[in-house]
Amino acid sequence: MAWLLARICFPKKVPRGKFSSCQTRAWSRGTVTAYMPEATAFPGSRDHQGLYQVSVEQTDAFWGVLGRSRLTWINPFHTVSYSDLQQGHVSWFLGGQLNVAVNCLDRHVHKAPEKVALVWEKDEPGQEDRITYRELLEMTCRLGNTMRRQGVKKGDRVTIYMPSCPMAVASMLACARIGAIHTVVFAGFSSAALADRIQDAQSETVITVNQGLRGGKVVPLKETVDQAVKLCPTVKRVFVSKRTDEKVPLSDLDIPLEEEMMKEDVACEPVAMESEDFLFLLYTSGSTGKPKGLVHSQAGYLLYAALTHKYVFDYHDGDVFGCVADIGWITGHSYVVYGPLCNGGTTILFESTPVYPNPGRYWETVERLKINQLYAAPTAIRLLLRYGDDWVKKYDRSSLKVLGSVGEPINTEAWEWYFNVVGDGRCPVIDTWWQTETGGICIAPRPSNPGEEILPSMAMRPFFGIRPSLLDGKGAVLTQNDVSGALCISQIWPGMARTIYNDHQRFLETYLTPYPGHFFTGDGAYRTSKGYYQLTGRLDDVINISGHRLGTAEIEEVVNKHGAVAESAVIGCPHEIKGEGAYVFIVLKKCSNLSQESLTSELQGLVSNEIAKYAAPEYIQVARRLPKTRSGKIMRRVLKKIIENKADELGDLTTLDDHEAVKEIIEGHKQLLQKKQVQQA
Ligand code: 7RM
Repeated sequence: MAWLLARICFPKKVPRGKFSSCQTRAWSRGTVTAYMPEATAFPGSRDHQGLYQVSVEQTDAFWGVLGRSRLTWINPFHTVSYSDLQQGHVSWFLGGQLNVAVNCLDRHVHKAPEKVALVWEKDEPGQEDRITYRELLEMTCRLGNTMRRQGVKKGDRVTIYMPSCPMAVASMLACARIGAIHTVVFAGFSSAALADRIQDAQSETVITVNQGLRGGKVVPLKETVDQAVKLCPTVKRVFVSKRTDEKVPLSDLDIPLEEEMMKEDVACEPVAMESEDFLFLLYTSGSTGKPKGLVHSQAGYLLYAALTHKYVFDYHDGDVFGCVADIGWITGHSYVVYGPLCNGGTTILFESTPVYPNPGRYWETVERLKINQLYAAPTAIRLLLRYGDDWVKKYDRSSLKVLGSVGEPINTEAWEWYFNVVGDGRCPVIDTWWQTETGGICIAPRPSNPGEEILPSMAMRPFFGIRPSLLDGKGAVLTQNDVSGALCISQIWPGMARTIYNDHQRFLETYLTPYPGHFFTGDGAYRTSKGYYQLTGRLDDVINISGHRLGTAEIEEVVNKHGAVAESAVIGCPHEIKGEGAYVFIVLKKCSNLSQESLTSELQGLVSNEIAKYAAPEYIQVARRLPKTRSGKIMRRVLKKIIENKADELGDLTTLDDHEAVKEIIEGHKQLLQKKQVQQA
């Protein structure tokens, strides 16, 4: 673990000097039981702090009470939790049976059928569609029946490759209703990336749309699916929904979705699912080239998504919740779909981009749809900040009550702008830390006792049931404050991923064996003198581009496919808007005589096609050789220092095999930067 320690030696500190801070909001009616009625079961817990203590000290009692009150069961559970961390076995609500779609739809339809469930904010502004709980249930049922009729069974994997639209939500919920396991693939991924994920999941079924629309442009999603399916012999059927009026060619595998749905009944018998049956797989990047399909199960995930949605954002009945993340990411799963719908809320489905048709899009949407909680990514905030305050001030944002941030650290400048300009200094900014693996928010300024401070650029406080700890390079728990270490979560919680699909060993090795008895997050964190948590970044070879995780190895694999490339190393580099970008070092094959310009554009094109556009590298530097240890391992930390312009801090180079190579790379880096500056000027 020494390698970890070496990389945690630059803790961020609490910003010093003048900065804004805000406060958490008061509870609706003051007392802790008005805030959380279940608190009556824990007479000792007089305030938030008391409830938090109960949640981590009497975990089963706490989650047992909430599991019973917040979810609707077909059969009650008999055991709240079971865990064997050594084997990586975690279960919640054993013996219980429920249906997630019933929890997200039917029970609300019984109470308020005409309440709006989804507000679909389409790519083109001003054309929103409102879908009631009754309508969404009908859509889900027809779709569930269609899938059943075509042979989709309980436990089958269904790959969903669609933009954020009601049919995508209905697809997820229809899977849940009939017991199929959905795996949503972000519709920005290339056909090769999609094919990998279909194959890993062994999906027989794909659901897509004829075309997508994003930022005013047509995206040929069906075409991408066609290319992917050619590589996937397991696929037996492709349902094609009509997002646009354009006719696309259909093959033998293709089934026009709306046409088939019209033939079906609006009632669809929900399957009684065990709490621990799989609900979905979601692929995320790790430190090897192969993405991993994290598995979430039914009851624990749903309860955790719903509870965090309610308490972190202070969501109240009647509020309009606006999470602008795509449904292809875990944020979309938990805070566009499952959390809000489980709570019977009204949730925005945002199909567009922050700058379409102009940089006022978010704020115009806030005004028009009267959004109460806005949940966005720092990369978007940083981008919009650069367009100036006028785009924000043009629009009425008085509906806003809470501003959330997710995906990567939010720097103080962006935080201040979000708080002061977007929220007019009225709305608390909630920096939420969590992961695909955690299922829902784990560290965030809320909930807390009313009026407690919120400091910029800090996720701060653990959620109910979350016991964070920091471990040093030797695996010892750091008990004091004002320390940095590897962030772990030291007891199980209902929302945690249960395994990696078809690779439990990798699940164990990645999360549970590095620090036995703890769940290792892969992130580093600093605990302030007051005990607040501040995230300091990944400890592994994962970079975070615009809030999207990408393994450096994944990019290397693609770059290495280029005929002229002998070897490559990808390093994350700071990027003003995206947070991080990819900086690629390559060694060319001897015979190659490509110019730097054509090489750069070819490699950028290759990565866009093979992974996704957002992954395209910022910099490509050709080197004669890469710095390696004598045993042949690329010394990434050396490359990292060089691109951070800290060539005088390369550290211990005793294992380096060729010092001359490093000098050349430092020189090459300087030249590349100069060239880029000239180009930009
Ligand atoms: C929700 C999500 C997870 C990784 C995580 C971190 C980074 C996310 C924050 C953050 C600092 C935050 N899931 N991360 N949120 N870092 N502050 N508030 O993003 O699986 O796609 O990524 O993202 O490194 O491990 S994710």
